[in-house]
Amino acid sequence: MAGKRGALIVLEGVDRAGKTTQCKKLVQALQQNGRPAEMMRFPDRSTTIGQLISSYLEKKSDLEDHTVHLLFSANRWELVPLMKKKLEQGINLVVDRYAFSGVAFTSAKPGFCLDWCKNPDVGLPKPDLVMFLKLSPTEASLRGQFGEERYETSVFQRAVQQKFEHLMKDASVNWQFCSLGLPILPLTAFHWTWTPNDVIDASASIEDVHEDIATHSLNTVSTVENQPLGELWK
Ligand code: NYM
Repeated sequence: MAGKRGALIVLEGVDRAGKTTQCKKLVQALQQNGRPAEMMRFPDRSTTIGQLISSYLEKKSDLEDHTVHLLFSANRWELVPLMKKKLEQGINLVVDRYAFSGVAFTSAKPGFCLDWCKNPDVGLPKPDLVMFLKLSPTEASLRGQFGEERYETSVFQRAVQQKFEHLMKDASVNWQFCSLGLPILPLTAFHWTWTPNDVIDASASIEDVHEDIATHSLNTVSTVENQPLGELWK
């Protein structure tokens, strides 16, 4: 590798957990620390595939469940060349949702198993850090605009959260273990069983959550800059 590469940092969580706000603040914090950073989000609604997805989410069109799952995945794959280019240029990417949302949302529907849902995303650029923002579905439903798009019901979000919990047990993914106010330790240092306290608590203040996320991210950026990018679920 010619120079230092950027880190691929993903924020995940149920709807309305504050991921977008935190992604924006993280990009600013990285830049202020002299680390080039850009934000991306999935779905990226600006592409042709993204427009199909957007119309589905806004309930303007219906799509068969397998079909829309594959479209969400295709929407990630179509951005992979750009992501790799930016990472190689040393730009850190802060990504609002990734394959974990893809798997959690589809597998929360009846008749879908986790393995089928993961398959289309196997081999995507592997995030160097995935942080999950925890928020109870009840609290999420009290936040703005809940209920306007497809999937935005407390019952469905509860099912999605359970699927995320399952995905977080996968030690091959760089989920970060942290609690506000406690020292930061890599998840791999533990034989870890997920409990609701082991993730970033999105009901804490925006600034506290930000501090936590920024600390994890800056550590990751320094750690991975000379390491090759991995492949997800491979
Ligand atoms: N979603 C998002 C999926 O169902 N599959 C995916 O692969 C991804 C990335 O789309 N309810 C769902 C989660 C959200 C919605 O909302 C996107 P937003 O506000 O654009 O993050």
